[in-house]
Amino acid sequence: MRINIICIILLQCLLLGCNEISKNTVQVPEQLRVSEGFQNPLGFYDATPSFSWKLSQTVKKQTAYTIVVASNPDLLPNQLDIWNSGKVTSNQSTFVKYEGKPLKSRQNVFWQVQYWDENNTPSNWSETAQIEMGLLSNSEWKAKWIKIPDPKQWETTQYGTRLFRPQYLRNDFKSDTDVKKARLYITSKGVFQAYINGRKIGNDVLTPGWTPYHKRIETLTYDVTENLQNDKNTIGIILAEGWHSGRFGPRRRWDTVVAPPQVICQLEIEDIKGKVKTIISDDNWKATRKGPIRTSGLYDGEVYDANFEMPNWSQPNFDDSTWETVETEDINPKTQLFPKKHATLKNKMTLQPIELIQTEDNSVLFDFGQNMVGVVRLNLPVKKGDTIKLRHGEMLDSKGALFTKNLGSAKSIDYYIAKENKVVTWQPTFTFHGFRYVELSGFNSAFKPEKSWVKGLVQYSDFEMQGEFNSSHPKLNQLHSNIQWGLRGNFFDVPLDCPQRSERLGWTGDAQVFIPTSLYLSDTHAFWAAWLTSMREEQFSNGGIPVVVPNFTGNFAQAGWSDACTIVPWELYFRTGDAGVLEDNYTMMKRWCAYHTSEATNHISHMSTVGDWLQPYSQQKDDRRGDTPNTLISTAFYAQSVKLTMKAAEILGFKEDKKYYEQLLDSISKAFENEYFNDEGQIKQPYTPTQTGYLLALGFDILSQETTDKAIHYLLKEFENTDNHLRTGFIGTPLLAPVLDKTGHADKLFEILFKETYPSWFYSINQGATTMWERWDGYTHDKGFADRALSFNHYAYGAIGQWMYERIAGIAPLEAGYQKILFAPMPHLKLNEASGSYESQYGRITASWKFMDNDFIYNISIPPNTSAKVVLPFFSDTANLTVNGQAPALTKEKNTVVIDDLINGDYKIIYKNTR
Ligand code: RAM
Repeated sequence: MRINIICIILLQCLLLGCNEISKNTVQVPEQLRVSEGFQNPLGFYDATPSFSWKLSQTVKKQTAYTIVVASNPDLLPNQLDIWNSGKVTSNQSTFVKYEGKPLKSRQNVFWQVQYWDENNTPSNWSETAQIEMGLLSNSEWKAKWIKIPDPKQWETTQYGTRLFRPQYLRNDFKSDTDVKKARLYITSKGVFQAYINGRKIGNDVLTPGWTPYHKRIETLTYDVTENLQNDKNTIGIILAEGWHSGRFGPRRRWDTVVAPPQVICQLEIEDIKGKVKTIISDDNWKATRKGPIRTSGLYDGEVYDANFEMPNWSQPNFDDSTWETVETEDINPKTQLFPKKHATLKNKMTLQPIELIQTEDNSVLFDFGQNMVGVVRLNLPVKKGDTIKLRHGEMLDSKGALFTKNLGSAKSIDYYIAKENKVVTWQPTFTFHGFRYVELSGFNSAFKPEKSWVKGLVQYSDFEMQGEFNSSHPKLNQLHSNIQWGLRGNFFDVPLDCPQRSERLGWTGDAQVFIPTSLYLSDTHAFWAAWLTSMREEQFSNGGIPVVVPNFTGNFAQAGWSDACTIVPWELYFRTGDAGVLEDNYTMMKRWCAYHTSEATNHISHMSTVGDWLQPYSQQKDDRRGDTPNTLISTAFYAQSVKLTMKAAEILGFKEDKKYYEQLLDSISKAFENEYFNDEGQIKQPYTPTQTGYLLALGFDILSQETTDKAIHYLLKEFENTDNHLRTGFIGTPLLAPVLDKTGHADKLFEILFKETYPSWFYSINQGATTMWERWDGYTHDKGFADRALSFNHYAYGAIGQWMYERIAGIAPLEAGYQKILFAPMPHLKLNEASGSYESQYGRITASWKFMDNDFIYNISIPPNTSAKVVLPFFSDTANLTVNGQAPALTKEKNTVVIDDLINGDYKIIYKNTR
């Protein structure tokens, strides 16, 4: 009886309590992130971070928020010793600026957020998130750079290229206190892998990545608390040449002195009393070059000889008496050591071979079925003395052998030399390859090759692939997959043009055309922001921007390529809503515009450009350059850069600047129209009219309305002349979709996009492409390989992905960061259905449509704290439209019907009798 009464009371309390909660609170904010999307970062770089969170699906709008920051989680949310935003009336839930004192090196802070919904009901406090800072200035480093003293720097490999032989470095130390926490701060000029007491630290690949090393080298922070043991400990590091000391291109940089690899590290061990012991790289360290990794280069591959293995070399009690004492070097104050600004490279996926092909000469080929980037992990039986050789290639030749001609001077060969009979599991550490096929030879004839002998480890920077696209057309889906693989394969710490040949450089032109697509497919916000940091550092004193970043080509700028310095920041801002990107890059943008001005006479630019790169059927002597006049390209990009800088000035509130750029843009536009266009809207003599010439003028909105209306006619004519095939290269092709679309000729675009014949997107797919190719006809079933060394993994033409999301599925930002979303799908009879989804800062946006009988059905979902406008085609007077079963308020604009101001939720839009 008594128990029953207690139960009833408890139940009542519980119910009352629940009521209280449901009346007074909404669900807590989720997915707390700082700055460019970091989750609880360790070794963070940003001393004045911004805060973002997502609202619960049940909430429509945020009306206010409070952010609290403390030095200890126990102080939250009320005893705040770091920062309290107070209750701020605002709907801003992304990139809210921290306004406390700048965070310091090593500082550990904890934060929570609370918001109020549309009814002014508060949420509970979120879970606690945290930030731990890295070392923010060189003065925090007590350590020195170390390297093996080595008069003979180079090893010449068996194929004639010179490489630095990897160094093994070690240091013994004691830790005899109760450790509270231990952090390893580390970086290298070159690439490294660290170990403590025989255990590998972290699971990163090719750290620290690639920056303009003379200005800034990124540092990594690892939590190594669990790695330490009482008394004797050892830290070991393997160091290889990587980007810093490696070669670029066949000869580039070989003629100048290249500095050998060096490493620097600082291990800080804090005991439970708060006392800190620091182990640094210094002249106590020993080094050898006699370890098992004999040579390793990014282009050439790795040679691992197990006969050189040194068991337990990174553990205590190892006899290093034959090792040499390292040489030390002080940190150069001109080179900033700074925490890495985006995610490291990682093994992101594993591919199994789909086929094992026996070849005649005691080698086998494995086909991974997908052109990929990374390394192969071996798992096979070996006998003492076997030399396993792995050659990598993207294609097979007509005889079925591995095709490697397109690799240039990059060898891309890995070796494993066995010292005993066993089953070996091995993968190279300091190289990467672009390949679909791997040829394995040198295995022991006693064993029969099996598919399980190899796995493909797909490596790219550690971001997530979040975008999804699907349709009823298999080739369109294959195209989407090829675009995704183009991104996976080339977003390798910096945006590379290609991952396989002796190039692999951060080409700016390719990057600027692809950034919108990349942001649909993946959360590459931090990746791009970090690359922009390198770009700022590489800006020349005259304001010019190099064509590759980090710069290895020389001190020159080129229109269409260097303009990435205005286009990338603008797109990154517009698609994420992070105005901090514009703040960080505005000075670079301005200086670039001033450089453009200095390269112009009467507003016509004579800046050099490689032109509309790889335009098919070019008439030029160097037929990689397209037919579009250089100055037309340069002046068009001059206008575009000025326009984007003007828009940035407006967002940042620089009124005077905005006015200045507005006037400048007006002058450039008028000069452009006068110079290149006649009264009929046609590109005039002596300039060659090209598809790209019209696309630039119309895509960048340079012409007056009157001339625009006329010029479209000539653009369409250019396409008639080519039976709706592309005569556009890297610059023109990405403009095709936006121009045909906004001028009301999307029909034509569908025709071009769905072409099966050369040159077109589906043409390469018909030739077996599983990635984007550098040339549409890099390989054809009829003619085999094109003459020149070329890449079968070149993401630039994947820029069409943007339009697939924007206009086939129909998801686009109407306001920066998708605070207002535009759903404007373009249903086309070539497709029965299409769908897409995108992970925005506010939550997932999805859209899918299909034709069913005579009806068109469009399902969308809108995340909290955003609104949306839906624009659908006007099918006919008799077509009847409902939203979730109700007749919506709609307006008719031109050939469309518009439903505006939808708020978060799922909507089923049914449009009856559409055909
Ligand atoms: C090539 C690169 C790149 C292109 C430049 C102009 O070597 O592959 O894609 O942008 O040249």
